[in-house]
Amino acid sequence: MPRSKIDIPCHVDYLSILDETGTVDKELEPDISDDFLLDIYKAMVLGRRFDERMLNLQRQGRIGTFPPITGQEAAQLGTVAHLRQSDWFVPSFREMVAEIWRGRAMETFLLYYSGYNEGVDIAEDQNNLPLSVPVGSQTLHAVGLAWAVRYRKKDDVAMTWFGDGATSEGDFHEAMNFAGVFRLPVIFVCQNNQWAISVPLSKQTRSKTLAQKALAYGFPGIQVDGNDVLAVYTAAKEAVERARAGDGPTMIECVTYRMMMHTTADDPKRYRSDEEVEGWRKKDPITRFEKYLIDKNLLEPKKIESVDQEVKEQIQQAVDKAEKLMKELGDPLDMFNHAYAQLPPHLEVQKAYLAKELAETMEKE
Ligand SMILES: Cc1ncc(C[n+]2csc(CCOP(=O)(O)OP(=O)(O)O)c2C)c(N)n1
Ligand SMILES: [Mg+2]
Repeated sequence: MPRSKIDIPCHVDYLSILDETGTVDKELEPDISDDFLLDIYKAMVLGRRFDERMLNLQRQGRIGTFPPITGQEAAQLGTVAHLRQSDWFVPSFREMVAEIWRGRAMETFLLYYSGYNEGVDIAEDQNNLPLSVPVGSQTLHAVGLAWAVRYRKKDDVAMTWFGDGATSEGDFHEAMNFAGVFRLPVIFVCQNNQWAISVPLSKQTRSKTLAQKALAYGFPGIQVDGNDVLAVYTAAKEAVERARAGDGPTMIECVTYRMMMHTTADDPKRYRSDEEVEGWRKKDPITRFEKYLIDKNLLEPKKIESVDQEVKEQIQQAVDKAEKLMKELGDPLDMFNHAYAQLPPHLEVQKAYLAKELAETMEKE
């Protein structure tokens, strides 16, 4: 037979449970306790309000640039919610609310984004990796950790997050291949937020989905409505159970949207339309989850207000702590002091500039 068809198992599920109006598909509704649903809700609101506050602080010049997460709360919390303490948490640079869920103190974000490396110190007992800026690199770290878990015969898993842009990186493909070959307990969470800075998804791939890339590496891929926390939660539950049982990796593509700028140094109005953004605003993950919780009698207007108040107080405490710590943590000019015996001329200029800025700020205070 000169030419025949090779039968390749080939399908990608798409999962949506809570539609854009917040109406739940009863058949698919996951069994989650009331308390846990409220924990997830509070974390989503905290993530949103923290983003807003950080943006204000950045615009006032009180912190440096940072990457906002607004719109991606469901994708992050629906996945991280399954990790136990001993599992490995391997973020990119846009998982702020997942990091908070994993126990990272909120003031540390303000420190880190003001240039204090102390902001990414990880406590000894936490299996969390610091954020990773080189796009896609963390997927390899997750696979290495999953390999170590297997070697030690434990049933922990490694979960890693990355964007649509990261799927064009070699690191991502190496990680996926290694994980597939060795059936490692790793969950690849792609937050497909449609943009990689100013590059749209259509320039990343000609594939119909990103999830289907998993099929080429011999393991399941699923695409979910990433603004539907119940769908994300359900897909992640299956993936984590599969990994713990020794049945290998899964890739979850969360279809979501980066509602704000790439980082505060970016102006998305230069490359995408207001209509596009408004279209996604209607799919807001918090609004629809709120509607679901109201229908379940777990939320009412007063409670919504009190959650909002509670998270705002938490955020204020973090801001106060961070501002105090920044004063205590030493001289910002130190950053020029440890890399060169003799500072190159361009850094001399920068050091003098910063010294002047700092002196002027001190005078104002
Ligand atoms: C290897 C590498 N190349 C380029 C950059 C600059 N860069 C930072 S974020 C980013 C886009 C990433 O897009 P995506 O993976 O979709 O994640 P998102 O920012 O949307 O969360 C780029 C190109 C980098 N940090 N690392
Ligand atoms: Mg992206």
